[in-house]
Amino acid sequence: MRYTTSGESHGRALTAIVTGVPAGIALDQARIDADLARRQSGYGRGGRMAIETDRALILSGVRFGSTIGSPVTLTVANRDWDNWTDVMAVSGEPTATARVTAPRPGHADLAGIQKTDSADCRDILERASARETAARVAAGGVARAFLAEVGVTVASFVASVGDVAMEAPADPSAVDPELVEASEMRCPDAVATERMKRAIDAARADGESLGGTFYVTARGLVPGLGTYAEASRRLDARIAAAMLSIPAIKGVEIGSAFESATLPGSRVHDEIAWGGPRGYYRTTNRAGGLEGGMTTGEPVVVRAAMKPIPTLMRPLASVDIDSHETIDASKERSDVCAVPAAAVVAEAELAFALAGAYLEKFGGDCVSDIVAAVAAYEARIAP
Ligand code: EPS
Repeated sequence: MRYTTSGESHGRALTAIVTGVPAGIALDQARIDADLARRQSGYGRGGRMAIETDRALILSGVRFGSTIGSPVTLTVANRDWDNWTDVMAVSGEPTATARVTAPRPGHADLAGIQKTDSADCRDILERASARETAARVAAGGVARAFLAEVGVTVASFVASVGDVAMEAPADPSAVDPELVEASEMRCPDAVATERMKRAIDAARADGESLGGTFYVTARGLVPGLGTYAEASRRLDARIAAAMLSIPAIKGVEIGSAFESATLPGSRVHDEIAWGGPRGYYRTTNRAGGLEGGMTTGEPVVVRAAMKPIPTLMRPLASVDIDSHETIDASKERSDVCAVPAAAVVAEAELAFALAGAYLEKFGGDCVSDIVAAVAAYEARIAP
């Protein structure tokens, strides 16, 4: 199962096409819209989120609430398009004042105009904008719905913003989603939430932006998804690549990777035990549910680091692309902090990585065959 998206931040709409979708997935449009609303949420978002109310319109691939085995097309309208019809016109001539000529450090602007021979950073920033991730979350709804059919759930929460961090939970996959969604920071720790909000207030007052870290986890997985045998199909590699495909994500950790690098092997590896309906299980999960490029059957635990958003109201130095003189980087409406939103996008990315691994192992035509194949596999490995 794969997706592609199209659309500019201030164009008419975003589109996602999901291919490789098995027939028979129960798809609840309200659930997709709820995920889109979660992506819009979070203390620290900018004025744009007050304009948009993201909804997914399903254009193909679904009848009477179920996928039919054809590509699923979804669109999310940009309400803000009405304010940008001149700047983002499909035909006609641009006005001279519409150009963005001061590339922002940290954004795609400069390398983007260099590689595309553009004289307007807007050509780049419109697509590099994290607005595109609304389409990913819509598409991710298909992957999540598939995973629900095989008993897998995906969740996320924010663990830090700037230098404010909650105490790391012993099992990030067991964090209560209600606590997460009740927090304006999507952080299950109420005290840390308030401290994060205050840090965002201070950053906003200073013309600054803030990054942070989040966890994204999955439960209910069978062992043996992915493979040790081919580099490109190692599931940990695919998950890391999926996380790094999210704008502003600069680091990924699986399990307690960085702490594990400081410890001897006997204090790192998860001991193997046998018992109950699961057959084999691990007494700990420092591997984050992945060993040898495969799932172990324990929850998948991923942590990612997001850099601060590059658009700064107190801009850094840049160079004008016409005169080559030093000027302030461009600034336009943006978010102070979007870590809660990025965590929701990461759920969609993890869902696609896991759905792809299930379909590679268990086939891809219809849910009933896949569910039967999963059941047969589970019966074989835990007799
Ligand atoms: C975003 C929409 C954008 C920004 C943000 C994410 O809206 P606008 O550019 O109209 O204010 O809020 O974009 C960026 C962080 C970025 O770097 O471009 C969204 O829908 O998530």
